[in-house]
Amino acid sequence: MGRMDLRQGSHGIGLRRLGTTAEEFQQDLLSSLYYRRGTTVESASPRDAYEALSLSVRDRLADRRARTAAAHYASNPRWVYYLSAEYLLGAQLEQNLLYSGTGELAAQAVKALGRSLEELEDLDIEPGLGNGGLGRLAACLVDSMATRDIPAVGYGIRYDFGIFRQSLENGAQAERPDDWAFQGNPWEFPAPDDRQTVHFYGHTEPVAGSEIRKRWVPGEIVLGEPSHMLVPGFGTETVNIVRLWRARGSEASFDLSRFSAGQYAEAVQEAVRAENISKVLYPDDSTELGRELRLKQQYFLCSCSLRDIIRRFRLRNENWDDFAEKTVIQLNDTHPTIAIPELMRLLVDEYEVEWDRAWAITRKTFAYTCHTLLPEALETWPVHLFERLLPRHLEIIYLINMLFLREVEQQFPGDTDRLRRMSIIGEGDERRVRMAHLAVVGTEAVNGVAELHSKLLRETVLQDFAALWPAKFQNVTNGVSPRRFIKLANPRLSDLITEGLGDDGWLNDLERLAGLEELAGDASFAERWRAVKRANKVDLGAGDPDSLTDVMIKRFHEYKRQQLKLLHVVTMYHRIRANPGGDWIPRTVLFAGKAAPAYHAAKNIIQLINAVGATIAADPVVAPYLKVVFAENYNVTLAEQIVPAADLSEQISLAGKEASGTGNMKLALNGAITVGTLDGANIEIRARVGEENFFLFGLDAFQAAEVQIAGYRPREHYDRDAELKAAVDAIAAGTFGGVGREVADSLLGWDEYLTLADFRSYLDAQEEVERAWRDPERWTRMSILNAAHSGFFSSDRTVADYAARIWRVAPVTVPREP
Ligand code: KOT
Repeated sequence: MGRMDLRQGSHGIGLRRLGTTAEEFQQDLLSSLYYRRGTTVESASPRDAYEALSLSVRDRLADRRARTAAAHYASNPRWVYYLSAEYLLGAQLEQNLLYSGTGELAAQAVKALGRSLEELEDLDIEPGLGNGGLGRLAACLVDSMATRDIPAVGYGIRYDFGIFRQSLENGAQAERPDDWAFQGNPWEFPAPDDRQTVHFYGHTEPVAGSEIRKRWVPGEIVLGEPSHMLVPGFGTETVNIVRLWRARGSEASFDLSRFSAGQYAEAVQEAVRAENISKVLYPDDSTELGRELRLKQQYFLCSCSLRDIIRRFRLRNENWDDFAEKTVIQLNDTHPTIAIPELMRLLVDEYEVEWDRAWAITRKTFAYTCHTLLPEALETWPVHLFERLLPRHLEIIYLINMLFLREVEQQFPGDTDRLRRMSIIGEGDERRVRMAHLAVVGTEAVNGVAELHSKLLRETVLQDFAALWPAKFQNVTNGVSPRRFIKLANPRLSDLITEGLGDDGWLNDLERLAGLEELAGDASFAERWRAVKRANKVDLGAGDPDSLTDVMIKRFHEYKRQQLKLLHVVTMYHRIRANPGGDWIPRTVLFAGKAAPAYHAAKNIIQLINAVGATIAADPVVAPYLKVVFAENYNVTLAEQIVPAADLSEQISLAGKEASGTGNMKLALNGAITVGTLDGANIEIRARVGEENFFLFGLDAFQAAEVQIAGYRPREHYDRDAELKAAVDAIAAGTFGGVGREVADSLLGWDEYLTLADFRSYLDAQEEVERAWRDPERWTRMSILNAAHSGFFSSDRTVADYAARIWRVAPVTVPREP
């Protein structure tokens, strides 16, 4: 495309170019304050200053956004559409300062307002529109897609309330709503013109002259109103967007006659019902709730997004046969899987495309990423619910299933057991739609998120599908954004790395960290590396900066085994008490993470951790050596503070349960050493950093499965191991508080996650940790080598893998300013 100046427009009306000097930035900031916030320097609140600054920074990305849109339009490329019910984007200001290269200018300009950048960054919003790993992965992937110049849009839901805010009340988790945009969100562009209409309930009617097509007469109509946030690439011109839908009642949902009759609540009840769809994020991670509102959310997201995708397609294309050429839709787990029958419905019923052709297009368009192996996290929906809420989709699913089972029957004649296992409809007490089956059947590619996970998917939960379509199954190992999780989170380490490597090219070519290997033996570099870690610990302020900072930060779930860490803490406590004069290594054990509000066992573990922590803090013999800290309200911002300060990274899930993990990657990249099982991406981390730089313990996935098949007998471990027995007994006796009994009962009873089976091996690994820690040169070398060999875990590499093997998309270069 030509070097058109978009500011010039076609009417010759020139837009003022944004300046590049501190004075010009200051002018822009003042004008944002004056004209957009409607206030003055004299009366501006800190909030006004924050908003004005954010708008000025945003303006500097708007240019790039306009050029990106023009370049994409001109090249009519193949697009990636990422559909995700969750995005954990993290705070925006610091990232956008970095990505727009305006950090320096902004710092000088805010001084003129009598403010500091840090103070304004503290006011920044964090849209907590996700639960954990899956939502943060979506954010890292959109970052890397922009960085790799891939034309992409992320679609999601603009929940009014994000993930709840956690606090501790007497050591127990308490939840408060997260009204994240209560004071506005300067990063968001509303786009009401692109609103969509979404239907629910009702019934279907035949269409004259067609066997297949149906007319859906809805019982409820809801509007989806989009807004978007900018997603700039790093070191490139591309600025993509994440488009988030918010539900609104239509005009007809306000009942004026009731209002006039004084029935105020009734007058708005329909609108309230509509708006509830995007009211709140479901706060559970890795379990399925099966509530009607959740399915409504899913369909709302898919219906709005697909119509938007089709609208965009039709701007430049006419022929449906080109749709799958120009479009790939990546499903972030099964939450958006209803998009598959929805595309079929749109093509067949609304655009009158013939079924077989529509099905060929649909199958070629979608790809599915699975993020779990936990059976309880595999979504299924009761058929009767579907029938009521989405009657037409159920008919389409039945038809898809019938044709699919016919395909299976041809491959495996007479194998009725196989048909039953593979059917999209599960027959049990209650017939249910199996969303993972629908996702596999309706897509071109299916991937797991780490090598082990993808292998277990092929060999266990999706075995029959892998036998039918072996080529469909792939692995794409997760990754994390090095900009957010090294550069922004750990500026000291970033500076040291840049100095060590000679330039900052590693920020979007992370394998270059390998160049640190030769510095690992350089005593002065190692000394500085240690000093960075120490300074980060001082900043965090969780405990003595010279103590071993041992961190376990992730959602609370029994499979992740925070309870195993707790048994270790209790054992250390017992050991120190038994031998107060021992040569103990001071440790700060830092936990952070949320438990689903309805997940009783996980909340008990949180409470017990705090009770143990309080006991230790009150014990003058133990307190000098051991401190337990629980950091409240774990979110992306808090992760950015904790990760740089970590010495030891706890990745201790039962092997075969954690699909990948991404915290493990963030911590290794920041020089924490992992103590972990052979689970998820731990295996790949260990393979890269070297087994001598990783503290391995525990059963592998195969052994764990064997134990489960043979019958796990926790009592055997308890009876055999005096220290384990002492720890469990102390917990059970209520030494640390009442919930101990329940936790101990679970450990000794029905614990699916084999905690006691891995206890001794875990303690042995912790002894190896302490041996290494006593030798600071050795520890620092291990730390540097962890960072040096974790370059693979950049989400830029993840995106390159998706682009090459699943999406088959090419980058589109956005021209620089003319
Ligand atoms: C939630 C509900 C249903 C199915 C899956 C989930 C899920 C999985 N939520 N978060 N995850 C995590 O996703 C991360 C990114 O792939 C993984 O690293 C992590 O192991 C998953 O637990």
